[in-house]
Amino acid sequence: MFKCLNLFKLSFPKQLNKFNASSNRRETALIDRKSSFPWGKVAFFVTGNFHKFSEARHVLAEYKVAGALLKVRTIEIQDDNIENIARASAIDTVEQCGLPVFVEDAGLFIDALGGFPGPYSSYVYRTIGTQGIIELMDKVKKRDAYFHSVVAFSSPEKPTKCFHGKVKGKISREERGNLGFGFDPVFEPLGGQDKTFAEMSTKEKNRFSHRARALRKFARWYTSAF
Ligand code: ITT
Repeated sequence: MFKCLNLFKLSFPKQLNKFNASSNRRETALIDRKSSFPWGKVAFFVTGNFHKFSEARHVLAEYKVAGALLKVRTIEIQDDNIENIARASAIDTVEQCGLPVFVEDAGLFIDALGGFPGPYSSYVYRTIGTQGIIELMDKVKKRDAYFHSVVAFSSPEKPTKCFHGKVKGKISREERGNLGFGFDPVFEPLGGQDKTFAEMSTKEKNRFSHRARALRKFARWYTSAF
């Protein structure tokens, strides 16, 4: 199966240069944009969340890995442990597609709420949302929280491997910012100059985020293992 991945190790830049010589301005602009695409290894990210994909694509590009979005309906088991959830989805996708893939599962863990919503973050976001979190935290002084991400890589040939990333921070007193997704408007990462994730560009969020930290561990392993 991993031989298939070598299909993606194409030497496109040379071909694009030739093409460039006879191209008009629009084609040149297209090629310029393409030249920032890391032509090298590909890693298939199974997610229905385009924001997560976009963040991951930037991190993987730091390692010359092209992130490809794969939309597959996978099982999402109920479990208190997000590693078990990520692992089960990755294994299920490999069984369905026969491709090497990674999935990423994340959650927001609030100290004063005993780690809630944690593995139930998706449900809590859909039901009470960010405003509900602000209300639950009304009058709470100790506002420490963290995001935890687990990247699970699975393939038909290799045992599943998991990579963890965490970022500590605080729950803000009010929602701020309109970038990002999910609980970004209420989470201020430590060292982020009191900005919430929703007040940061993808590049800036990736300097701190749980997801970027887990993905960097994954990318280092992926580029050395294959
Ligand atoms: P998948 O298709 O990849 O499962 P998802 O949106 O369901 O995408 P997760 O299960 O990993 O994502 O995350 C559960 C919820 O936790 C998600 O819906 C968000 O509300 C929240 N969350 C996770 N990562 C976040 C982040 O970086 N910033 C803000 N909220 C986040």
